[in-house]
Amino acid sequence: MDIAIVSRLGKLEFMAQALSEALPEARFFHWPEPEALSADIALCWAPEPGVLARMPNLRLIHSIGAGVDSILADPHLPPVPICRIRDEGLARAMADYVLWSVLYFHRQFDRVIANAGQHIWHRYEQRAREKMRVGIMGLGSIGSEVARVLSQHGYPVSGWARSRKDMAGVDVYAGDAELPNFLESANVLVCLLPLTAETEGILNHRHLSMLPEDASLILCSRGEHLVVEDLLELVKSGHMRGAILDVFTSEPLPACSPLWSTPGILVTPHMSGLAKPRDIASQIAENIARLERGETPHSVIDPSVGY
Ligand code: OXD
Repeated sequence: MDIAIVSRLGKLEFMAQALSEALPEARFFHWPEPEALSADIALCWAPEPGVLARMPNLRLIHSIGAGVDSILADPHLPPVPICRIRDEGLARAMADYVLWSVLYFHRQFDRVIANAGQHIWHRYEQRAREKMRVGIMGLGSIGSEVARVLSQHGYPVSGWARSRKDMAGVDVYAGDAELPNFLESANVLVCLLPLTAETEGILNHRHLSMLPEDASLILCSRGEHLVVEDLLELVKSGHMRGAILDVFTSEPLPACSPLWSTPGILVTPHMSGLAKPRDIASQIAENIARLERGETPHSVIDPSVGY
C-alpha cells in the first residue's frame, strides 16, 4: 500500500509517527517525490490543484482534517471517494472553545480586560443567561455538539442549516428564507458552516447588520466566510460589540492585519479544534481497511454539496 502525502504546507511531519504506527505496512511518499504519483491513497491538506489527477492508481482521497474545502478547490479531482475526519474529540474541543467565547461576552470579560489595561475598576450589571441567545450557523456533527453543550449550560440556542433538522432544545431555522429571522435573534453568532460557493462571504454587511445591537461573532469555520471590512465597520460603528476570530483567509494572520488591533476583536491562532494525530491516523487506517474489504469508507463527503 503506497500512500502519498499531498499538501502545499509540506510534509505534515506532525502526523508522521501516528501514521506509521497506524499503518505499519504502508510506504509513505511526500509530494513532489515522483513515487507519490503512483500511490493508492492520498492524504491531503490543501493539495496543489491538478496533482491528484496525475495519480492513476488512486482509490481514495482522505483529508487529514474535518474540512475538505481545500481539496474541493481543485477543479481536476479524479472520481474517487473523498473522506474527511469526523472526530468526537474535535467536536468537543470546539464546543469548549465556543463555550469559553460565549462566556467571554456574556460575563463581559471583553470589557473588563480592556478596563484592566487602564486600571479601571468597574463592575458591570450581570446579563441574564436567558437573554444571551446563541445562534449557530451549521448543524453538522460539530455544530450539533456545540449546540448540545451550550443548551446544557442553560443558553437559549438557535441553529441555522440548509435544510430542516429536529434537535432537542434548539430552535432550528432552515434555508435562505429563514436566515433573517435566525439572525435577528442571535446575541452571539457562531459560524461553523462548511465552506462552499453558497457560504463564502455569508458573514457580510447585509447579514451581520441583521443581528441585534451589541451582538458578537465567533468564527471557527473558515476565514472565507467573513467579509473582514464589513465586520470592522460594524464593530467600529458600535452596532456590533466584537468578535472572536479563529480562522482567516491567510494563516498565520499577517502582522499588518487591522484585526489584531481593533478594540473588541480577539484573534486566536486556528486552535478551536485540533484533532489528535493518533485519532486522525486511526480513522484513516480504518477507512483504508474498509476500502480493502470492499466496504464504503466512513465520512465520505458529497463533492456536489461541498461537505
Ligand atoms: C479542519 C480544521 O478542517 O482544523 O480540521 O480547520
